[in-house]
Amino acid sequence: MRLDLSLYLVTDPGLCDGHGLVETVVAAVRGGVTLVQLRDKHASDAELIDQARRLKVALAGSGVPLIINDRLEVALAAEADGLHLGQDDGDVAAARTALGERALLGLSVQTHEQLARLDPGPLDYLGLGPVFATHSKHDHASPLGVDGLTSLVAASPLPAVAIGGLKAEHAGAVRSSGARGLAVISAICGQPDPEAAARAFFTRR
Ligand code: TZP
Ligand code: MG
Repeated sequence: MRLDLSLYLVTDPGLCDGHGLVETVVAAVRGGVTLVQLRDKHASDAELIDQARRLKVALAGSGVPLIINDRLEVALAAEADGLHLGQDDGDVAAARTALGERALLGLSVQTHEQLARLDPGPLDYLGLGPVFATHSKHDHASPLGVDGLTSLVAASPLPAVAIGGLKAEHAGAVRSSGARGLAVISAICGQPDPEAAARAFFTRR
């Protein structure tokens, strides 16, 4: 499936509750979101599979892929378009084998040390961050800042998307870093108008 990292929406169950998960995602895609990740650290596999199936139906025909955070079994059961893993979420080579060549596979990277030891072979993209401190992820690594992001992007063997505390006002700086795009939770989820919030990433300078 096409990989366009321009604006990557990562969902949060609490923040998406206001408008509803599917409604938030559909509105954000209307606003220009190019990739969607279903992320819920506490839902059961069965709940996530159900949410993923509903999102797949909602995204059908949009060309926007659905990626599952952390859970390989959910990605397989829901026939999602891909999987996103963190550093401690299991073996990327095994995930690639299980998912097949067509799936999108991403990995979170926080440091140059992690970059130096990764095998890019099974992967399609890297998520680099956090760029700024954020309340949306507990116990996140130290923020990179834009300079730290730029340095990691330069060393990245794969297309990179930046994440962590990013708002529409950061779109220019992040794109100048060499990252292909921005991944966001709270700048879209939980906003009064998720469609307008997404669109702002393309229109604000
Ligand atoms: N990984 C690094 S920071 C982060 C994740 C999942 C949370 C990003 O959320 P927000 O609200 O866009 O800062
Ligand atoms: Mg993870």
